[in-house]
Amino acid sequence: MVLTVSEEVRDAIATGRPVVALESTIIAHGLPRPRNLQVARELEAAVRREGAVPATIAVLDGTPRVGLDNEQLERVANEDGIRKLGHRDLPLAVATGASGATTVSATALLAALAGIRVFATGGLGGVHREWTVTQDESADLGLLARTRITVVCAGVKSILDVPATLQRLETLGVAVAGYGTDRFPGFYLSDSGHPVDWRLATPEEVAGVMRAQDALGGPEAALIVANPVPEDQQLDPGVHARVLDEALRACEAAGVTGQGVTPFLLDHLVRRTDGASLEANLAAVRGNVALAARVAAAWAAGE
Ligand code: PSU
Ligand code: MN
Repeated sequence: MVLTVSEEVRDAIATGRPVVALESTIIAHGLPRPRNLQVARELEAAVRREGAVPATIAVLDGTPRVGLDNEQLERVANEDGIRKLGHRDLPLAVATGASGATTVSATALLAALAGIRVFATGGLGGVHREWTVTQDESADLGLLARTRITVVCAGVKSILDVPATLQRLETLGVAVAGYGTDRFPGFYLSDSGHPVDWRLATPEEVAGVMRAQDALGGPEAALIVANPVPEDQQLDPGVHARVLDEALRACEAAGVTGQGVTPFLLDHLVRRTDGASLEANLAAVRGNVALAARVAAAWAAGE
């Protein structure tokens, strides 16, 4: 197999202990240096604190790796020219010996191949606001429609067309539930302004849905657990609306397209909010990682 799973993660999977997959695009392309490496380490520590094993995923020199050591994590955070890899890029990176951080789509695929069922991130990719012109829809959605994994996230990134993304998730047959809320979270914001049909209250309830997915069979699709950032840690909604508008215009003016759009917008928001969007992003990710570890524990307990 081309996949290399670290010894710790392999052991945990073999003995049925809880494991949480973590993506690396947020580290390499979603957060500024040097904070990104600190955050990568902090998130792994948070998974451990909840009694689970972290499995950060990336491709290094053509080898997809599930579970990184310190030095490998440092490469993802600090190496210049590290690529952004969606799932379609994986065979190209493997065959050419490239190194890259994995997005939600590539991470979910590699995690599932390694036998990991729970995955935490910040916000999913989705339908971009100019979709009718650009046809820019994140590959995250299509991959999650075909992969049996549970993704704990703060909804989809608020830079996107949120209602269009929710509609696509419905069309694609991806299950979505709010965690402790009937409102779909808005990444930097606790509430995107849109409702969500299902509400789950405990990690055990989430694990119950995962077992029901398996018991029912049918197409392999993901479960999205949408966990809002705590209201007192969200980005001020007024600031969010104003700066996002400006960021979208700057992105268009700069002629950024494709894979560059999301990192451009996130970076613009960090700079124009004096880091407030970064803090909200981190608060969301921290909450997701801790919840994912508890879901992984509930899942492991029932196996
Ligand atoms: N969550 C964050 N920051 C990020 C991402 C998620 O808090 O940077 C990344 C994920 O890897 C996701 C990607 O898959 O953004 C979406 O990029 P695109 O729109 O190009 O598919
Ligand atoms: Mn995109």
